[in-house]
Amino acid sequence: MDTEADLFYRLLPKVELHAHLNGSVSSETMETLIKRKPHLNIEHSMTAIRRGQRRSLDECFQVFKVIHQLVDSEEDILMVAKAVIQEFAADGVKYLELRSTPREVTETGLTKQRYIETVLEAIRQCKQEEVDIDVRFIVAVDRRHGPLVAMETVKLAEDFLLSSDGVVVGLDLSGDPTVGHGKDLLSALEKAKNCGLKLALHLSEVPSQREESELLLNLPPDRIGHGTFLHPEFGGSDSLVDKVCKQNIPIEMCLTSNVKGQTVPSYDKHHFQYWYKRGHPCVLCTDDKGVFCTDLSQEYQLAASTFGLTQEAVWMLSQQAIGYTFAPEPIKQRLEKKWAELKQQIL
Ligand code: 6MZ
Repeated sequence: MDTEADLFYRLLPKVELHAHLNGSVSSETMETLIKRKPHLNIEHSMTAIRRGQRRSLDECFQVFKVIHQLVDSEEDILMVAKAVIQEFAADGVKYLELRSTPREVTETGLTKQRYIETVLEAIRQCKQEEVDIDVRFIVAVDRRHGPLVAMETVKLAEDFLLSSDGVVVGLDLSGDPTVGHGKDLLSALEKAKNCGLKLALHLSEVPSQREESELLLNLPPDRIGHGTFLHPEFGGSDSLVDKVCKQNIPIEMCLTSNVKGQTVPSYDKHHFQYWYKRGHPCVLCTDDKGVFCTDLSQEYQLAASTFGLTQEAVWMLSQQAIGYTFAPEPIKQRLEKKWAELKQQIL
């Protein structure tokens, strides 16, 4: 049973801004997918990193390859996206920006266009079923696929920005950070920015990305994913920190993901501490709640217990995240109102 403290984090209204769709698939949904495709011989242990386990970042990216084999048709995507949205809602997330890399799969007839349309259909169905959560979509570029695919993806995202009634809000840059260089993707990212897509870029997730981060921060991005190695104590530089601070770019922080993926040695060494102490905009996120076996309530609770945050400070952290969303102003105001109402009941 939940303790009183657990309950506070569950009831706390939350904003999730960094969640990769296929990394967010729960073990229950994974069970269904594995049963649907017995010929693949995939076991549960290949799709999730359990409590106390660690993997190298490289091994994490192998996990995504396995999940992609299991999620390869419109039917799969619809099921997975609906389940992920419902799970976030059940965890007290009131606003979610889901991100995913559109894929094409010849065998199942899946196209990138249909991939995005199917995620949008899942969002529409959840809304129709009155799931208590506002969901937006960020189209992801996998850096592994190079500049041509990146440009194609930006064009697709641009079309949806115009036609999705405000559901598609931005572009993400993600994928294995040890592959490729951001300079090759710069023109695609500039194009995205110029057409009005907000940019949420993974930056300095590994130490070797210093030069790339210098370059990408000139765009500038609207939000930073991870930013683990931006600051000098972690092998970054004062110049990187200056750029992030001067432009006041919010950083999406994913504690469990970074600890389990071993880019951060332990929770108490997480860079959240560095930025939070400076009063810099930080937002706690899950990254891949399925793969890393976590949820957003747990991430808030871990941050609070590790860094000694009061419930009032935790509340502020979740409320300030509203300001870092890519939602239009009226939606932000609606969320602020919801937080104010719930504060009376919860805090
Ligand atoms: C970088 C990550 C990631 O797009 O198929 N992804 N990229 N760093 C991370 N830290 C652990 N976690 C997930 O979701 C899976 C994809 O999201 C990106 C990778 O490109 C991965 O293949 P989608 O829904």
